[in-house]
Amino acid sequence: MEREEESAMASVGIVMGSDSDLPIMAKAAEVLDELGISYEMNVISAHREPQEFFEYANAAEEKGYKVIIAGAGKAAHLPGMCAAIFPMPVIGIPMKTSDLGGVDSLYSIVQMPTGIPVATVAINGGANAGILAAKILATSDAALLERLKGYSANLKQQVIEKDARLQELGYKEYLKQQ
Ligand code: RP5
Repeated sequence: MEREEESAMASVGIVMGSDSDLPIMAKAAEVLDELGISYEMNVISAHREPQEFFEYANAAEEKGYKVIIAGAGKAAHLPGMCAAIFPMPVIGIPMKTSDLGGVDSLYSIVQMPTGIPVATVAINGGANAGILAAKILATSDAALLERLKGYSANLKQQVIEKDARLQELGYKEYLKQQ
């Protein structure tokens, strides 16, 4: 494969079982955008279109993905089935659901059999899935690692500023101004 072609490829596949998952999956995409990581985003249902799902999962390595972020809700088989086929890390995002609060999705995604892990983030944990994908890619990308360190330093700075504001205003005034 040509080097130029390789660099144009997306390193992360973001996939969700339904467009109803998109608001949460967008949080993963926002993190990848912020850190300058290329990705492709698809809606593919393992249950409603199994053939298309298998085509997606079988082609993922060849397309250049290094990580897949897969989100699903309820009987959430998409992340686990991605992990069954794709040989690199799969990060699962359990969707919050209306009937069972997302515990259904969480248990479906996290309870994988030995040998086929899915790195499962919190219910609706879209941003953390993006950060985790970035950290995986940063193990072999020094420039990305520096950007991630900057991201963490920014988080720390935000907490320092919030504490300074709390000391200055006191909690009652702080709450009023939130
Ligand atoms: C799952 O079923 C999807 O991931 C979604 O979270 C859930 C409900 O899908 P819709 O009925 O909203 O399309 O496959």
